[in-house]
Amino acid sequence: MDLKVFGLLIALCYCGSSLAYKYQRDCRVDNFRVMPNFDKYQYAGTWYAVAKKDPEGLFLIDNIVAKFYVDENGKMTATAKGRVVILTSMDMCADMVGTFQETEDPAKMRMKYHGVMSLLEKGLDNHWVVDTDYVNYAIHYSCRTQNEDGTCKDGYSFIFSRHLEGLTPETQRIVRRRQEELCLDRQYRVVVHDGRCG
Ligand code: DAO
Repeated sequence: MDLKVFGLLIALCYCGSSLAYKYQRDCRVDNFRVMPNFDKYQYAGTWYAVAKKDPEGLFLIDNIVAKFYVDENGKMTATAKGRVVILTSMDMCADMVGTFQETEDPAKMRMKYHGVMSLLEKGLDNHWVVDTDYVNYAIHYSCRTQNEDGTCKDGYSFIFSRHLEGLTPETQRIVRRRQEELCLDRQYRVVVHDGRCG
């Protein structure tokens, strides 16, 4: 067979299988796979948000740094900093605090959060760890409300890196694949770190 025809066939097969994947994937929140055997002790420490899919009524804008702690009783808590705009035009750095409730799946936690200042957001969200290698990247996911068919209506997701410089090309490939599985491909924006909340 002519080499060019062979190349074309390979390309067509590749496009066909990736399109099939796209249209067959399951976007129901309850069917998303999360990190198997999630280990909160390894997850603890500092994570820099390098990308974010915003929820309706965006809150944390950029310079987002989250620190997770596990105390001697195994209870996980977190603090997070990030730039926010409140009262339509007040630009400030928010200090947030979160406490976590465990569920039967260790990777699917419930996070109760509030701001150190009372006019900051407060709430109770899912905090799912979809994937992590603990030392480079973590993919967080939270769906706040679902559509009738079980897909997510309003949610947010952080891509965390252990390093302020961001992710390596290899981890970026893993993350892109997982973003597709969450049906959130091309919905993330880069989270800038310019030292404003340092
Ligand atoms: O930024 O738009 C948004 C929604 C995020 C709200 C949650 C912030 C609370 C963070 C505290 C715990 C650290 C992950």
